[in-house]
Amino acid sequence: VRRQQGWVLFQNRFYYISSDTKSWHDSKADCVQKGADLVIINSKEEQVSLRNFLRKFKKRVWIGLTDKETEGVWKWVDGTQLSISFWIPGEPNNFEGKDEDCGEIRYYDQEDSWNDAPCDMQINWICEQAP
Ligand code: 2F8
Ligand code: CA
Repeated sequence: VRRQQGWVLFQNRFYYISSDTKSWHDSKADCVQKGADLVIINSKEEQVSLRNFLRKFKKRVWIGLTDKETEGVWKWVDGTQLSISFWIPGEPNNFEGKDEDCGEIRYYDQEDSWNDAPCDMQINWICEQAP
């Protein structure tokens, strides 16, 4: 179990926010290597905590969300479908058919802050470790 530098505690769960940038798949691999996975957001409280943090961090971050299996069917990295969602209005839009199959949080002021983006985009990421 990792409780070392770089992990922060929100509501009983440990999160790791990267300081460098990677594609979605490399980000996921980094989390798995750390004994965790990309973050799964399944409550409003969790979304609010993460978004409040990211407002200061001001970086785009990958979350554990993808529709790579079936276009338009969004799933978390544990294979579950969304129980609650926080898409930016107008998203997900698979922008200009650019194969936007991976989910990120953008740091806009609104609570709804998820966007679908191309998986090879290099941004920061957040891992989550179950308690
Ligand atoms: O306007 C929303 C739109 O903004 C960008 O495209 C111009 C995003 N793409 C990247 O950041 C690569 C889209 O995902 C987003 O929908
Ligand atoms: Ca998009």
